[in-house]
Amino acid sequence: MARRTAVAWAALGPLLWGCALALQGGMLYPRESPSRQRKELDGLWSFRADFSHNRRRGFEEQWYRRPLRESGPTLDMPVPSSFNDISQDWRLWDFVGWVWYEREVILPERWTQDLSTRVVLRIGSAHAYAIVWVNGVDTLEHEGGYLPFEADISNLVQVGPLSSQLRITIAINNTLTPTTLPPGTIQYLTDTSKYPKGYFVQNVYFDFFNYAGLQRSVLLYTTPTACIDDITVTTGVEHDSGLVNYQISVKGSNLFELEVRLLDAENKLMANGTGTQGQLKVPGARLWWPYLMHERPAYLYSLEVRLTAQTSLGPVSDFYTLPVGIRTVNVTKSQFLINGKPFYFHGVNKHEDADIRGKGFDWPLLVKDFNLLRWLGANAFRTSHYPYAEEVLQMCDRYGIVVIDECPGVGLELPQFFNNVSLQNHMRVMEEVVRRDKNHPAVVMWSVANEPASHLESAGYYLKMVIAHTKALDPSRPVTFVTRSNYAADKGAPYVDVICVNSYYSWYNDFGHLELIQRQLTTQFENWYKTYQKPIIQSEYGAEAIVGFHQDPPLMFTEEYQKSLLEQYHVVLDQKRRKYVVGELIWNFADFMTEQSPTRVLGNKKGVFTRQRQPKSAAFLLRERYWKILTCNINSPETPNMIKGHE
Ligand code: GCB
Repeated sequence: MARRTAVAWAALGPLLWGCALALQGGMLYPRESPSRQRKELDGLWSFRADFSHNRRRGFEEQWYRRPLRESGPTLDMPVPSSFNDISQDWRLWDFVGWVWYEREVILPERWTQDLSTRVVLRIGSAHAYAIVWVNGVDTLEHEGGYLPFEADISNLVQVGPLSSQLRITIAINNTLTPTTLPPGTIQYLTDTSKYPKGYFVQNVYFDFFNYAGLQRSVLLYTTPTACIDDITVTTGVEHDSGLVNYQISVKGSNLFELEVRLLDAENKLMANGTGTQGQLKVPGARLWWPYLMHERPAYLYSLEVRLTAQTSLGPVSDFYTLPVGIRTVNVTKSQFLINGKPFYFHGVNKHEDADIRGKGFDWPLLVKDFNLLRWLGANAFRTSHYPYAEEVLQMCDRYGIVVIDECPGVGLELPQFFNNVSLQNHMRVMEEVVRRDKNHPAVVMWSVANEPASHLESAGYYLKMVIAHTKALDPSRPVTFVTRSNYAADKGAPYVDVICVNSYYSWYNDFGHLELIQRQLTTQFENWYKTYQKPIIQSEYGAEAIVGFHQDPPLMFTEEYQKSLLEQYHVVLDQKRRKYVVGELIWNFADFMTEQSPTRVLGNKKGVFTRQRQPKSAAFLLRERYWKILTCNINSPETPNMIKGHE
């Protein structure tokens, strides 16, 4: 696509804030426990894309009724992975329409025979619309590509002697419409001198490839029929005590008892409680600190919840353990405070993107990325432009990497995208994001959109509503959206807690003129601050560099130009960061794939690492800078040790 007052949260989140959720039920990450088992369904699935003219043959022939191989040829498709880059069939690369996945599974006997066991099918994500059949029975539908969904399938598996054999069929459609998030449009090209009959293309309004498929894990897990459905935790600090507020919901029984225990990292009991809600007090609590802000960052406690419930089949117990980080987040006129101390975001924007697997979740890639983040000295990233896999956020909790959690509100560029149906959908998506990610200490702010057309009146109302809804869902965190509008024209900025602004001086404007950056960036910051008196994050800046391209004096697309552009930005960021600029996030961590266009060379090359995670010159520059910021910023006696540990 290329270019084109201080608010302070009470230290204690209100106990009942989860009540604002309209969604039914919780979406706890499926963890094993003495009462819960998991069966991963990752690996090879059978796959077929429906290339028929109207893309509906699969429904007309009811492919879900029988094993997929019986209705035609299938491919082996790895899960999790995007399907696009796997095959040698070019038609699959930018296929738009329905694709079909199928997997046969044998269940442990106990799961099918023990009626006090509840069996749940959970899909980590399916981009963008999914219909799920279990043994041919229509079981579940979900819209939205980057969030989990699940169904209780006990009734389907506990029905007879053959029930331990399960066939799961998932049809996924990657078509984006004006009311999906992200939105998109289908354009039929009707000039038959140029295009065959029925020819269409999908237009997207964002700058990353619309990878699709089962891109995160699919699994089955069990709970007892009466179980812990959801847990909501908010934390606070009072003198030297940590406060953990919890709220628990239960399903499957009205007659139950709940016991709650908070253990430290050495498994020592720190506090306990009972009932569906309460507050645990931890004297001398160790706080959750971001990476490089404390010698022992990312300290996690464990909240052990034990349910004993009466059911028609007798008493059952359920156990769930949730990692908890005790920390506070506050925003003033000019600062972003974590645990009462000014926090400066020095980090990156990322994408879930890699060779071959596309947006498919991959442990080696994830661990490599975190090693690179730590090598850089980055303390934060934004989940541009959609919520990342839950395992990513778990790593952030454990490593102390602070997250601005963004929903897939990207590409809201056309006036027709700001309608009531889209608004309702956007609010529902925020409910799903908050429901999934609310308990991660690493998540310190919600971003409801990236670069919407926020100069439009209709966008102003729309953003106001989405932001208000998100704040009602979670009053414990600030809310923002990322803008590239002019400060004077932006209709959404009055509603955010932190101004997040993207700019590409000397790249998309005045390209080649690095000498203009300092003037233009200074003006940008001063105008925004004068107008709003809110802290500002430079949420994107950067330049494209094709690895190995060199030119001095620097020219565009060389490593030298990318480096020089960053250096010019850094001069101004250094002047402003002691005042009201509270963060800088480079665009982008790594090169990533985009749709094909004359302005993209095998994708977007603004990464400081290549797509294969090798450093460009800019990565070394950034590394030096981030470690320097650390030494200037922190005067604590631990700083030298922290630096030593990472040299
Ligand atoms: C932006 C977008 C990001 C693009 C980037 C670019 O402003 O937020 O999605 O990839 O610019 O490189 O054009």
